[in-house]
Amino acid sequence: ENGLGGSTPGRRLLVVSNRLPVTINKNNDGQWDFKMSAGGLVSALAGVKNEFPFVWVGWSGSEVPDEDQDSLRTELRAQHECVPVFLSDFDAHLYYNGFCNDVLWPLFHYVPLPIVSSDGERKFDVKYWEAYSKANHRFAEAIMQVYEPGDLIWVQDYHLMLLPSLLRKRIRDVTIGFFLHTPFPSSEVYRILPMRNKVLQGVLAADLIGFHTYDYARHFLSVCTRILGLEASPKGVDYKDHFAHVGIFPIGIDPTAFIRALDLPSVQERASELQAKFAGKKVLLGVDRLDYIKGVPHKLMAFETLLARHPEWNERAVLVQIAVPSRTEVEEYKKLSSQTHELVGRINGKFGSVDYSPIVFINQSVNFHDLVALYSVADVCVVSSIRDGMNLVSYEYVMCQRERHGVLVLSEFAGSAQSLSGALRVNPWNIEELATALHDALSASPRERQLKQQKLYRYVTTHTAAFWAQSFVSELRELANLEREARDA
Ligand code: ADQ
Repeated sequence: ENGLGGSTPGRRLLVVSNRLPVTINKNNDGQWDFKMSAGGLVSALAGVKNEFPFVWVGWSGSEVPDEDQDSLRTELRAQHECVPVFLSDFDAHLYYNGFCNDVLWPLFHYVPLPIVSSDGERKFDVKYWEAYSKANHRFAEAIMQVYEPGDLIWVQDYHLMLLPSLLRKRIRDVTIGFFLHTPFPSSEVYRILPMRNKVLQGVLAADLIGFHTYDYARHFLSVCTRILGLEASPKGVDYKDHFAHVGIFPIGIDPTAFIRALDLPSVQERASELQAKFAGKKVLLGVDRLDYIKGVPHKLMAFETLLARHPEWNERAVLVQIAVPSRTEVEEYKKLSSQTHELVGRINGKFGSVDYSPIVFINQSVNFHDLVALYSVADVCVVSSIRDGMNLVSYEYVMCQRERHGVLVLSEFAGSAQSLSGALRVNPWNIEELATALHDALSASPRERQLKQQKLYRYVTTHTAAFWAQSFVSELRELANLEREARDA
């Protein structure tokens, strides 16, 4: 018994996330083109799909005219088992850029941004909240169109925290799982949120609520006690006539995708090219979305301190920082982008020469094979997040260092720091300490590197994304079975 699939005929999994895993475009002939994306969640669920049919529900990503919606819905369903949620661009902006990414995201990462932004917009303005609520209602309606009794529903992330309660109101016996990919903050930070009760009550209608780490679960439980006055045990929370189970499910990556890529001649060729390019130098690597939670300025300043304090690394160490532009419509991200460019310019100006740029800054996405080649040649990978739900870059680097035994410098504020005990743990706010860690990582002995790498590798290859998805879904299914037995008794 693998814990999935099972006895109830017709039982499916409805996966609900903000975006569908497919990019939708209308071509010149007026036909729809779909491009499936190979995101983390897609590969995590691949294993589940073999044993458990599923339907994916998510926002289409851009406005679709009313007259096109029916045909798009039909084709997406037929070709990809995807069910689109349609939002106007206006609503989507307030919901996604506004409430999701400018209210919940900063707060959940312990960054309470100023109440008024520089364009005079108020942070918790009710229009953002109304758009969030409206979007969650749209999701509920789309799910109702496809729901069949016996289906399990798995809601993903902070975009959809009201959805469990909206579904529970419509279908009393429904089984709902909710997983939060971000941290859940301490109650002293969470209580800032003006609509803190409604958001909590939204999630508490789920049967199973999952977090990456023990700390996030603990914060959630204490918020339920302190803010809603509910009784909570480590197992979960009693809410109305229903028990919301709380569980810890640390996500991982798909190791085979990396193993396969590392074996490709084209990737190996690319790695040799990079090695030749950086011959005689140590390579430190950063791979981040350009988000203020990733601590990119902290990393740059620590590298600057390293070059100042340890001049022996001048001309002998390079920091390759990949920074994918992200959420560029949100003001805070624009600020970060210009700040980061300025820092890179300053450091390169100060320590560079005609032949040497200490920082190679790549402000765009790189393709998967180039990324793997880079991971494989880097002597050190630096993750300096000031908060991060998990951080999969740290896992990906480990996977690509089987032979080289590179050192992972990892912020203690990333969820992955709880499990990756072979990393050099740092507080990214302590720039001197981070600079020292970079120096230690660059100077580590082969034996030390090998021991650390073995530990890391073992963890990353066993705690995979597929394992995460299967654990969550099988626990959800068990809860559904227990409930059904209780009802039938
Ligand atoms: P993210 O904040 O996006 O995810 P992370 O977990 O590090 O952070 O995943 C990033 C992914 O994007 C990685 O697979 C990485 O390879 C890829 N990526 C990053 N930069 C890239 C680039 N320049 N080019 C190509 N690919 C790039 C959120 C939470 C995390 C949590 C995950 C999963 O913020 O904390 O780990 O969800 O739950």
